[in-house]
Amino acid sequence: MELKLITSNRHKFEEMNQKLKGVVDLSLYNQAYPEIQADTALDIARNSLTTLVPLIDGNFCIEDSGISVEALKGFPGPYSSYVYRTIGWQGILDLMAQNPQRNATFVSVIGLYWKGDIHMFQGSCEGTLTFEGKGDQGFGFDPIFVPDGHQLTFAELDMETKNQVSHRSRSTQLLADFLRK
Ligand code: ITT
Repeated sequence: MELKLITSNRHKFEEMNQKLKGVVDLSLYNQAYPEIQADTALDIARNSLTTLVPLIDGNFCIEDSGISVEALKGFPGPYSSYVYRTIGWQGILDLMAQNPQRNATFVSVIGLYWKGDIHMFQGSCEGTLTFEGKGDQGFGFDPIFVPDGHQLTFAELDMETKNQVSHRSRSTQLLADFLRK
């Protein structure tokens, strides 16, 4: 079985592909599409799927993700991509200054178009923000996020270890469970 992942982010593809080996033949498909701005990743993913249906041949999925910082009332959340491209993770650390309340949650929503129907799978990962960036693996906000149960940032962990606890590994696991049925 083949499944296209529509994304411009090869890290997403690599992480998801590692979890989906033996379940589905995932391919990276870089098709530009307009992404609406909305308050939840679920709303954004559903809208993107609907936009893509007439443009893509066959089964496909998208993955929409972001990080919410509790002390910043959930910011950047659905604005994570924009915030990363503008102020970056250093900008988030600056906004947090010496704030001791450093809880943060990564969320991943996978939208799947499968045999004519739309399905959604959501995963999250709780953790804390560091006071400085550490590590050079992964992407995005990985250098400043330590998942609960670990002492190292996502950027210090190898992909396999990140994939045991990450938001994306959890949404991808639900996708895998669905596809296996
Ligand atoms: P596509 O929309 O093309 O798939 P994107 O990177 O723009 O790629 P999103 O719109 O879903 O993806 O934005 C998610 C942003 O949230 C991303 O740019 C990162 O900055 C951040 N992010 C999401 N998952 C992450 C992870 O596992 N580690 C670090 N940062 C992550």
